[in-house]
Amino acid sequence: MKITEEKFIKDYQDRMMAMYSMAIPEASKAQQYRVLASVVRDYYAKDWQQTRTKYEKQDRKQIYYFSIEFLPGRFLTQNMLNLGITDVVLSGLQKLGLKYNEIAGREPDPGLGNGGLGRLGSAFLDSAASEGVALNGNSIRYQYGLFKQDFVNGYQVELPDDWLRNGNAWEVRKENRACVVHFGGNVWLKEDSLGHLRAVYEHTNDVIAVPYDIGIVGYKNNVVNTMRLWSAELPFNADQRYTLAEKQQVNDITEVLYPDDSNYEGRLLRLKQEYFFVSAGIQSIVRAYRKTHRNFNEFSQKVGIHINDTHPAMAVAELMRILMDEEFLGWDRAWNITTQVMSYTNHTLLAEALETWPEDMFAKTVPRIYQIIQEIDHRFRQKMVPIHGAELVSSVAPIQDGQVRMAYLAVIGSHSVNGVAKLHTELLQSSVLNGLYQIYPEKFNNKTNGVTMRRWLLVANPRLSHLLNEAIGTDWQRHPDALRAFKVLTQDKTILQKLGDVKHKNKRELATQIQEQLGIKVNTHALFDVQIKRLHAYKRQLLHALYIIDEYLQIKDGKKLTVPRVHIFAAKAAPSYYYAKEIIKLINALADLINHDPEVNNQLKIVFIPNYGVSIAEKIIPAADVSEQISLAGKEASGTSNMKLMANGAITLATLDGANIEIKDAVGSDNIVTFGMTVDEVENFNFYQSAQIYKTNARIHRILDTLVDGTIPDITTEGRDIFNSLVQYNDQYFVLADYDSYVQAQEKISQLYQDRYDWYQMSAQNIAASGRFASDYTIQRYAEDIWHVKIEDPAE
Ligand code: 4GP
Repeated sequence: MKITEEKFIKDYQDRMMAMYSMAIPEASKAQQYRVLASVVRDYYAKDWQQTRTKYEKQDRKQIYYFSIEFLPGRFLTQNMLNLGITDVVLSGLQKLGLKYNEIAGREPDPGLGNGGLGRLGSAFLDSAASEGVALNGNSIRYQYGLFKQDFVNGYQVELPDDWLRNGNAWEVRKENRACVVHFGGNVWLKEDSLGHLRAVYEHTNDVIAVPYDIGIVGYKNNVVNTMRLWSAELPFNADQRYTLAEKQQVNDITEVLYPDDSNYEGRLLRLKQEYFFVSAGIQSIVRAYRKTHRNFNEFSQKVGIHINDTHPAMAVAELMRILMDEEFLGWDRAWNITTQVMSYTNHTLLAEALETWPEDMFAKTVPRIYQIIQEIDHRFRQKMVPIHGAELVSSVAPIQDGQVRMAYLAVIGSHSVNGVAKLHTELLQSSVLNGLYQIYPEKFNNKTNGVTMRRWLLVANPRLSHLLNEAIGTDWQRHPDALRAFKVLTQDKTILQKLGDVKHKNKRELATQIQEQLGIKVNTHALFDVQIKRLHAYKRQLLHALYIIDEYLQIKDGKKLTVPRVHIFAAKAAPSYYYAKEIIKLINALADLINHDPEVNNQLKIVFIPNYGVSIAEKIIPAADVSEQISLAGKEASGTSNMKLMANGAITLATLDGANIEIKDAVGSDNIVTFGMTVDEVENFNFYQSAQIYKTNARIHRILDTLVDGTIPDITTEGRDIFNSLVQYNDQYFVLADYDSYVQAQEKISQLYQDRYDWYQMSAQNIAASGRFASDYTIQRYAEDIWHVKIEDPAE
């Protein structure tokens, strides 16, 4: 559809009248936003329908990406970009006397995710639509997101993230596609008249799953795929009345992302959430397939189900259930189909994320699924013990020691298992999933993560995008590898000058926001040293904080920093993660001390921007000079902020962990600063004694003492706890062991930053080398190697 400015203006005025019976100036900004979203949605409505019918007509293989979280960020700007209507809308709004940025700022970030794995899921949906791959998202429509983070007296407080309060302009409720999900009750097998065993369900608690669909618009290719989010509702039954408590129980299932799982109730709710979206998703997949197929002969050629991290692992058993209990296939055939359809990505080596459930809780909540997993376990042992021995097989069987082990189930029930960076995949094979790797080596493969350059460059950094368009043309927008062309320009002084200008303007814009939001004035000529990611001990925000204390002490000693710095943090800590919250308090207390000390604050500032999420990242990343990727080697599966920051010309300061290693390979060791122990060194560290370092290293000794001697006010308990974790409890994440090496790396950064010409040359090298980390390529590799779908040119 050709959208002209006149058409847009008329559509906007008409829609304002239709929705609110108001003239434009009477409407609030939020209403103006909703009208705009509604008009933009209209512009892809037909493509959405046509994409669906085209897939149906071609009988295209559909891939379903099951993920307990997605982190799409705001849709408006992205959708306008992908529809190719940005200029028309911007100029149309201007004629209507409206300011786009004010209106767009009213869109809430969808509260559907929390960190890397959700953001990766959203990048994949975007890339798949843009590449013409039929990839559908499947998740939960959480009423409330994780939480809205605020700081009170430096402490994290968690406020409800009521993101759906004013509705969601992008969703379409499809109650005609609802399904019933059974919980609890009894299940027993009964022989029918043909002698087949049939599952009979009794006294179950049934919940209705109602889908809400959101269109995922491909980049200028008329493809619109679907992200389907399920919401829990009570069954409609005219004869039955429900108590408020019953109602609440059902609402709870999709009320909040990540219920507090520090108690039984919370864990139970989480289990229900997982089964809820898995069961609803698989029911709707089978239903869609059945519309056009009489039997299951082609199911595995026409359907792929991707288990994104361990949470949806029940998909294996649920598909078995439906194939056997509802479609009456025998075990072997159902198993064959299931394992061909399923594929699994692991996103972390941290043991706590490899979910396990107590057998009794599991059996009570999802009895039929439990029975099926028991049978999977039984058959797995029967087949594998004679080959691999009882010890190995028990160590990786789905049920053991009273626990149902979901990651093992996912591997056993899938044909493909992948890690998210080369190192991570190697470590999966050699450690966490080693037993299963021995049994099924052919299943394992690596798929290094990627990020969408359209969001992180075109949407987030229009200045840099403009410069790139000018310098190398626009091919990179569709083929990010074409950013390579920027490499030959890294000697070009005019280009480097322009790159410096772009960065500086972006820093000024961020500085204005920091000033307005937090009342902190920062020097835009200082180095912006950025660490943005969830707060977790392994990510070592603490290492960065200790270095700031170091800088503070140096200035107090009368030294001058080689370059002034602004340290920028953004991070949420999980509500029950006490230690992570203590680190937040430490950083905020340091900020308070340093930002108010006139002896120090012209060289050093700390800014902790609250409520980290996609929209805040879009502001920070274009303004970053340094990208801190300093996890303990072997702990960060991949990282993706490292890729976004690189594409925006930040220099990576990194340990050899996750995808940092591949970034180093891509950009060359002269254009990245690395430090710290390697995985091998960490693994082979004999007898680490952090207390010894504290005792013998005067510099570290002095820094750590500030945690407990009152130098940093108002952190009595937190300072002591952090001190103890580092000294008394032997510093689990080797912060002190890597400290000196980190300081050297930071000093190198300061040296390099002094020569701006060299600096921007490095920066340009990073931009030029970042194309290979585009999720467009990652999705191509998933499509070819895992899902076995051809990338179709949507224009055909
Ligand atoms: C994250 C990993 O921590 C991160 O390294 C990776 O880049 C990202 O997944 C995407 O693969 N894991 C999670 C999680 O978000 O919840 O386990």
